[in-house]
Amino acid sequence: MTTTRLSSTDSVNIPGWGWQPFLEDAVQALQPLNLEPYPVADDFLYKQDQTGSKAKPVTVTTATWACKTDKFRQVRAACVYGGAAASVLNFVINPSARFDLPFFGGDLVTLPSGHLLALDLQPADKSDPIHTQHVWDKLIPIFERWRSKLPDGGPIPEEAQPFFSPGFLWTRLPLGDEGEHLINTVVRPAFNDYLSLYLELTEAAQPVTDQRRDHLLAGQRRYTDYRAEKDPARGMLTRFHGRDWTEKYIHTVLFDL
Ligand code: DBV
Repeated sequence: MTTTRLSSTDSVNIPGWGWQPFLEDAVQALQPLNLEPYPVADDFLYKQDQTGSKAKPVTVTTATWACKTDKFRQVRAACVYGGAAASVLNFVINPSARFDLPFFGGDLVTLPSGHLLALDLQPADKSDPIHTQHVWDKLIPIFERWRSKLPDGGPIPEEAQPFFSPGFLWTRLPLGDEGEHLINTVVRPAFNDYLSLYLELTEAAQPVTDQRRDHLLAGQRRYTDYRAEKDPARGMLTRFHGRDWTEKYIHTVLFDL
């Protein structure tokens, strides 16, 4: 069991954490890219606390895996495990604004009420067809294939619309065998398909002009600010690790642009 992590690219190993295979798939897919560690303060590499009642304490762990590459400003995985209370992999690839690339986002969440699963390639500027069209043309067939095998996750807030693509795969599944089965046979291959398309787009991406970089960077900032402000994990992380730690984690690690 690894409880000490010295570098952000050291493997994450949280006993019992169900999303381990997804993170391992992602790290393996990234391997050809010459990964460098992304600086993450010790207190965020591996954090363990007790939550729950005095009579029934629950150990909660949050670990952060992260790296950077030539074309990715930051790749980071937030790995949260608190037994039956919560199990989460939130995985985001933040491209360099030098490239016309979307964000890769995966939110894989297990709570006592069930699983919430979100996958998307999210635009920095949804109103700009040069930024979106080449992505959507390839993403939508992949989306259609997997969406047909999953129940719809229901409405998402209107204000979030500018940040989603038309390939937003979003579902809620029940706990138990049926949900597990769909996670293994649909959600995991969908995650890998979205990621391999993303890496294919990345390989093809060519540097843009300074002016376009500034435009993309402004869009990336709007996206990142929105995600930090509305982070649906804020309540959970605050319960697990306290308010100061959580705000620092959100603003200096998870959404740090
Ligand atoms: N979500 C994050 C981070 C998390 C995280 C950094 C560290 O952005 C977890 C953990 N997401 C998380 C948790 C919940 C959700 C819900 C714990 C449940 C909150 C709760 O019910 O208490 C997709 N995630 C959600 C919801 C959506 C998304 C739409 C439901 C929100 C709600 O009900 O209010 N997150 C959203 C999204 C991406 C993403 C589109 C990118 C693909 O990462």
